[in-house]
Amino acid sequence: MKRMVSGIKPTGELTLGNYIGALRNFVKYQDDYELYVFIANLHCITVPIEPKELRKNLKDAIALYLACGLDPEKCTIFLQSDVYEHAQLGWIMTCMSYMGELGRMTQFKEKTSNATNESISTGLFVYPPLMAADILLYDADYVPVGEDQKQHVELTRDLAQRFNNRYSETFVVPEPLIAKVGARIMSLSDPSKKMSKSEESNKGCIYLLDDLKVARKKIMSAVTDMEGRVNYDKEKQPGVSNLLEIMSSLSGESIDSIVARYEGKGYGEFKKEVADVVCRELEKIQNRYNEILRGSLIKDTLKQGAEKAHHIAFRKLKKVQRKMGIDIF
Ligand code: ATP
Ligand code: LTN
Repeated sequence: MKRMVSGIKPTGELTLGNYIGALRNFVKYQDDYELYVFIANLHCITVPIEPKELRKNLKDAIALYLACGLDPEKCTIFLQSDVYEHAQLGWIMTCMSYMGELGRMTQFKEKTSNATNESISTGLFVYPPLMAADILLYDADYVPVGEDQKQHVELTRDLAQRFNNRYSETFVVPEPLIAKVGARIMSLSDPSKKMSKSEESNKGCIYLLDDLKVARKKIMSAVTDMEGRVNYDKEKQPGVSNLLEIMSSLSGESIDSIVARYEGKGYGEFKKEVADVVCRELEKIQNRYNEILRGSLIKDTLKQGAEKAHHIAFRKLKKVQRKMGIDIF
């Protein structure tokens, strides 16, 4: 089995877009790959965050990933800070990287464009070498990420090759895996924009933990068009097409089949079914989520996950230290 590693940075509440575009892929990957998923809590502190809020976000993220179907018996789930090797290899990767290449990282440039050097944390600058360490510790073949993280995985490849050239073959050079289909669920209130948790108004975005009544209302008031027929045409009917994509990806029914069923019928009836499908899925996730928060699954999962991850990471780090000459015995 090929190995896959990915980190989750819990930046806020997860959305239906995250679920369809990313989370569900993880659940599929766990059957076909040796999957390591960790909560990137060390990456979370590159910007200031309240301890209470951070702890809640971390817990919620694990609970939701488990609720959506990640199975600790099939994959390894852990907290980045529980496996100390991440921080040490992170430092080594920081020493392997150059100011110039880190300064060219788009995410760093975007996040600091309105700030002065006196207020930008150095952690934000060395975020990518830590991410490289996360990946290289496990000899990952693939790294499933969103488009925005591709540049960081490319830097990881460069650092792996640089180390291999300088100290002999040590790291597997990983490849980014960017999901293609269902990759862009659009906002319900403005279907020209991506459904996003950072959108100003909440109306266009369904959160996985939305009250079901609220979610239903958002779908029933989703922006459509004047054509009046359920049809898949992203140019002319972006709103309806988005609802079709949501329904099809959740129910498994093809878009053609849904379109055929709705021939001669109006948007009201269609939206009602979309809402039913979405609410059914949300209800399943939320029930499981509440159960998980009440039980000890999170604690057990993280303990077991950290032990398994540490076992691999420890051996890799030892090898790196030996090659670099920073150990003595
Ligand atoms: P923001 O809303 O602040 O832009 P985000 O929801 O896009 O953030 P990320 O952490 O960048 O959050 O995304 C996590 C994963 O979810 C990525 O793989 C991304 O491609 C996927 N994703 C996010 N929004 C959508 C969407 N609307 N449709 C499909 N996939 C999405
Ligand atoms: N930077 C990523 C989170 C992340 C990650 C990783 C993803 C940290 N370490 C290693 C893949 C592999 C993000 O912001 N989503």
